[in-house]
This record gives sequence, structure tokens and C-alpha cells, in this order.
Amino acid sequence: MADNLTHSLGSFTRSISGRRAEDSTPMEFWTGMSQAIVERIAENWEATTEKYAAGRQEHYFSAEFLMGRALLNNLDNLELLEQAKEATNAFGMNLTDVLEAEHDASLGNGGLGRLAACFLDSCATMNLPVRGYGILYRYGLFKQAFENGNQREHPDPWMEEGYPFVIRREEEPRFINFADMQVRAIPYDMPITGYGTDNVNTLRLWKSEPMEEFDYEAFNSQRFTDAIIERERVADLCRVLYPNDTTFEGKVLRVRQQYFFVSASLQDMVENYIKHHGDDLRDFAKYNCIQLNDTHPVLAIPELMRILLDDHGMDWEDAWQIVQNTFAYTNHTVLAEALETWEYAIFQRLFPRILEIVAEIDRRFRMELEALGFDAARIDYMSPIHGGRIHMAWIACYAAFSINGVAALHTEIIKRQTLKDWYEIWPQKFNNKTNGVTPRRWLKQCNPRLASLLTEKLGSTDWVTDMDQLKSLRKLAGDSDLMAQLLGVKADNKRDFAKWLEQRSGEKIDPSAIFDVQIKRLHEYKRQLLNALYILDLYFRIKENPQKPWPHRVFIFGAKAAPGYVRAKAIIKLINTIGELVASDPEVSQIIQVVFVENYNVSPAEHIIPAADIHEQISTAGKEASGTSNMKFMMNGALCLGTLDGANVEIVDSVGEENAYIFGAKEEELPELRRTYDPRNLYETVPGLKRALDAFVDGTLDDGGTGLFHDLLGSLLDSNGYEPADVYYVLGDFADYREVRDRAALEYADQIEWARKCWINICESGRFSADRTISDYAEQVWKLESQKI
Ligand code: TH1
Repeated sequence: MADNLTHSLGSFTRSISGRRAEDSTPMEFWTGMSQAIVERIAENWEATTEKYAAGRQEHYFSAEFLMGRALLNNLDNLELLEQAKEATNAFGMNLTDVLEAEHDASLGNGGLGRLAACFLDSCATMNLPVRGYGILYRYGLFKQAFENGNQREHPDPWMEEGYPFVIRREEEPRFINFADMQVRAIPYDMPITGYGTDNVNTLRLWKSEPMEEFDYEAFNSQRFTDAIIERERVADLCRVLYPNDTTFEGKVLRVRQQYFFVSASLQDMVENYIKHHGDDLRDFAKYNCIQLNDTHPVLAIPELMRILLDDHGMDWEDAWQIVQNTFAYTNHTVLAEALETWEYAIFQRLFPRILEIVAEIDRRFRMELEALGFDAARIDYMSPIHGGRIHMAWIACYAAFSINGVAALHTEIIKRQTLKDWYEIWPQKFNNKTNGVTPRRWLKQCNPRLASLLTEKLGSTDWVTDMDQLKSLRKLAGDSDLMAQLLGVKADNKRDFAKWLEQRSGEKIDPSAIFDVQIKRLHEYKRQLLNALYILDLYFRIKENPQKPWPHRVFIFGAKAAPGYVRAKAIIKLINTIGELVASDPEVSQIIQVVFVENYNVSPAEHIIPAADIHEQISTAGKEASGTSNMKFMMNGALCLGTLDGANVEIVDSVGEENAYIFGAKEEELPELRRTYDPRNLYETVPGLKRALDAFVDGTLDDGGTGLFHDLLGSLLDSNGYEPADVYYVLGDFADYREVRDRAALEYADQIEWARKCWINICESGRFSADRTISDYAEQVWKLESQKI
């Protein structure tokens, strides 16, 4: 068999590079091997697609799929890793270099997009007939570079050098009508292999193209630029992923993207239905279910109505019945700035027929509520159209048969506050589905040492698809030899990470120090600023008392800020400036280091997470719907330093408070605390705060004369008329954070005791496998059974 892969690898690579495989570049090698993989799975992929097509299917509609790299994942799923190593070595290459040549597919911003990717992995692994539908962005999330400590954005043309893992289906175009343009949607299919199964699922991503290849008439009549402009206008649709995470931006192009991909996907589904079940569409919902990943694909609701009414002559009641049995909606945030509401006028301009349908949905909704005796003000607030805007979440709540939050606390908050009016009418629609992450990518592949240890202790690799087995190992926490082994694994991972970092950026870090990590999008609610304030305060404390036996620590950050989010960018500059302050101090730099990993993404995460000792999950309670990196860290034996927010609550529930470091105001305490909140008083009285905050503006930290640090300080201390001071309660939680974080660093010294806590986190992480999440969706929402080929 090894010869087999060596053979196909050699020939595919030669066909790419036009020279001997041994003389090809790692990128050419990567392409050759990836093509060899696609060739290998082709038959199973086709068989899976055929098997699913006739039965009930679930369709995961998402504007984002943050897939990361594909090759290692596919090799591992197909159990080809050893062969691939041998085959690469046979050509004098090294598999690691080949794998590192791959670009990340960054078609997502953060947790929401990565969740979709983890879900696809679990669905394939569990042989579930689920297909992803999204957009083939030409440019993924921007690449981040630091210039003088500031974030600069660069385009990410991730497929420009060729990408074997998407197959263009030229022969299956769909046509999308906007009032002002028509476009052709071409599907690009990505095979989704599962672990230890022959099934291969599909992620279908749509690309927009002009209706005709080229307008020769315009070309000939000297309107050459008109022809070019028209082509570009169509290509613009899929040009780039909008780089905002949890923030809404009401741009016309964005809503065009949304309509484009949901319309194409629904046309696909309807055609498939007709092919297998005939053109009476009344059983559509028997065979199809659609999960809406947040409100981004909610236009699918009026679009399915349009297709049923206009294209298939159905009457409103029958069509609405189908719609109500087809859609399920996942809410991912309670932040007001994330709520999608579109200007009425935009809908009018882009798709007047969709607006008509939304208006009819609105009319009927108002009638229903009147019949229930609701007062006029409440009806107006809840209606899909009001205040000149279209409220996407309200449409979703009305139409969907299932509405779920992504962690227990989050679901309680949407029931009690965000969506309470809908919960009152339709409590049976509401349910919780706590997020999960795939243990294949986030344990087996990124942390082979820990994976081997678990396999050794359990006697087989079955845990990879049955993470609950890890629970049975919890009792081994008392085994000091095993704990020493676990510490050895972590120490090796930390050395690997230090090497990776040095190669990537030239920074050298001490692998024996505590690795304390916060990696996630930069947002005020996630409170990277609280983390930074602690480091700054620690800097002053060390300066004051350099002889004290301070624990050695490396503070690691990774975060992208939305390009237009000025304050988030200021926080990046602040952290980098604190990093310089620390690095340039001969005493302090011996004790602590600050590292900001540039261009944080899926593959850097795969290097960072297995090496972490402490992970920061420090959002203001009630603001982080779930978080998912918290689960990845837990699986890799790092301890949570966090607030009782999102899924942290359930993590602590599983491991026990004594195996995590919990601090800060609780969600239910915050309203009361806020009523008398006085950040100025905290600034004056909380030990360390004044000294750290003054450093923003007294010349200690230099923002290059931009005033950015002054503004940050202002956001903490003063109301600006629009918002109160310190909305995210940074200063309120500071004292508690400092105490608990100090304690964690001290307790690290007892290594065996520390390892026990890490072990318990690993053993309890099965609850946060995406396999568990997906079984729950499949059973309770999608009503789906596995279909093994
Ligand atoms: C995130 C949530 O912030 C996070 O807590 C959660 O773990 C993750 O979704 C997965 O459920 C969200 N990302 C986005 C991105 C956009 C809009 C809303 C959200 S919520 C663009």
C-alpha cells in the first residue's frame, strides 16, 4: 500500500511541477498529495452523495466555514498518515514541511465559522446525511501583520496557487435574480471525510459568475470598460468575507451575498427533491431540514416561500406549513450590535418580491398576535418589519420550529431576555445545544503525544469517536507516575511551540515558564484589556520588588481586530507596547515575556493550544454565548482562568471549581452591581489600578501620538454620552482577577498537583466533543439517522 501512495504521489506531483517529484517544492508536493487523496476518495464520495440524495437530509446553511488546513485532517481520517510519511521521505522530503506549505481556508471570522467546520467533521464521522452550504470567498479573512505594533490588513487569496480540495461543478449552475442583476452560481464541492468511515460528506460553496462568459457586443462596440465593470460587479459578490465578528454592518454587498448563497442552495434542494420524490412538494419538509447558523442565512425563509409560491404554484398556507417544518435557527450572541436588521429600502432595491413576501409574513404575524390579545406596542416590537427595518432574528423566531442557544447559560439568557416575547408564545421551540469541538483535529492531530498516552491507558483508539470513554480515566489522577508522564507531554509540546514560534517570528521564549494564553477575536467584551492591565500591573510590581521569587510566565496573545473597530485596534497596539516595555527591561524580561502571535488562525491555534498551561476565558459574564477555544484547551490539559460565562459554566460543572480558576461578577449579579458602579472610585482605591492606568498617558506607554491610549483610558473611566464608563466591567473585576491569577501562577509550582487538575480536565472533556453536540441535534432537532455506505 505504501508503494501505492508513493506511486500516485510521485505522478501527481510531477504533473503539477513538470519535474521530478524529488525536485519539486513543498507546495507542489502538497498539491500532488492532495490530488492523490481526492482521487482515492472519489468513489466513496460519489456513493455517499447518491445514498444521501434519496433520504432525509440536513442542510447546514452558514455564511462562514472556518476549515483551516485539509491535508493532515484527511490523511488522518483515512489512516494514511504513516504511508504519507514514508512516501514523502522516499522523495527526500519531510511530511511536516509539506503540511506546513498549505494555506488555511479562512472562510470564517472566529468561533461561529469554526463551529460549522467542527460540525461537518462530526457529521461525516457519524455517517449523518448532512451537507454544508456556504460561499466560496475569493479572499478569506484578512492576513494580519504588525507594523510598529499596529495591525495592518492584507488580502488572503487562499486558492490562488490552486486548491485541490474543491471541485468545480460547472454542469450544475443555478441562476440568481436580483432586481438590478442576474448572476450564475457555480457550486464548488469540498469532500468532508470522517474518521474511520468510508462515508464522504460534502460542503458546497457557491461562486458567482456572469451569466455569459463575455459580452462581445459591448466589447466590439468599444464599450470595453462597461463589459469589464459588469463582470467585476458579479465577481464582487463573492470577493471577500466580511471581517466583523459579532458586529453587524448593514452593507448592501453583504445582504447580496446572503441572498445569493441561500437562493442557490434552496434551488439545489428543491431540484434534488423533485428528482427523487416527484414534483408534489408537500412532503418537502419530510426529506429536508435546514439549520440556520445565526441570522446570516435567514433570507432562506422568504426565498423558500418564493420558490414554493411562484415557481411551484403552491398556496400560502401550504407553503408556510412547509417552511415552518423545515427551518431551525441557532442564535449565537446576545450582543445588541450583532443583531441583523436591514433597511427596508435595501430590500426594495435588491429583491422587491422577497420584500413582498416578508411583508405578507409580517401582516400575518401581526394578525396572529392580535388574536392572542397582545398590545399594539408589543406587536410592533416583535414584528418582522418595523421602524423602517427588517428584523432577521424575528423572522427566524416566527418561522423556525426550533430555536437554540449554544450553551446552557446563553439559552437561559435568550429565553429570559433577548427572545423572551417569543419564548412566552412558543416555549416548545426553545432548546439548548451546548457547542462542541472535534477531538480529531483538536486532540488527536494537534497533540499526538497526549493522544498516544490516552490510547495507551485505554488500550485502544476507540475514544477518538467516543470521548466519554475518557471519563473512566479520571480515577487515575492519583497516579503520580502518570502525572509525571502528562507533565512530560506538556513540556515537549511547549518546546515544540517555542521552536515553531522562533522559526515563524524569531521570538525566543522560555519553555519552562508558565504559558498563559488568550487567543480569540479582539473584542471589548472578551476583555483582552483586563489581561493587559494585569500584565502592566505585574510589571510595576516586579519593578518594585525584583528579588521576590516571581513565577516565570509567558503571556501569549493571538487576535485579529475588525478593520473598522478602532478601539479593538488600540488594544492590540497597547498589548504590543506593553510587550516592548517588558522586553526592554533587563530585570522584568527575565521573569515575564509577552508574545503577540501575528495572524492568529486555525493552524497557529493547533500549535498553541497543546502547549498552553492556562487559558484566559475572561469575558464579562453574560456576553460570551459559549466560547469554543475553552473546550479545545480543556481537551489538551490546560486550566481555565475564567468568568462564569458561556460554556465555562458547564466546564466548571464537569471538572469542579477546584480544577479551574474562576473569578469575577456573575451574570445575575451584574445589573445590581452596575446600578452603583463607580469606575473612578475603583481607579483611586483598588491596589495597582491607578499606577497601571496612569501608564497609558504618562509617557510610560507610547501610542505614537495618536491619542489611542488616552481614548482607551477614557472608555474605562468616563461616560461619553452614548455609553456609560467601562461597559464591560473591566475595572470592577480587576481585583478578583489579580488575586486568582496570582494564585494560579503560585500553584503551578506544585507540578504533580497541577497535572492532576489538567488530567481531570482532559478526562471530562467528552461532554464538549462536537460528536455529542451533533448527536443531540440529529436526534432532537433534525430527526436524522446515520446512513453508512
Ligand atoms: C460566536 C460567539 O461569540 C461565541 O461565543 C460562540 O462560541 C460562537 O459564536 C459559536 O457558537 C459568534 N460569532 C459570530 C459572528 C458573527 C455574528 C454573530 C456571532 S456570535 C458574524
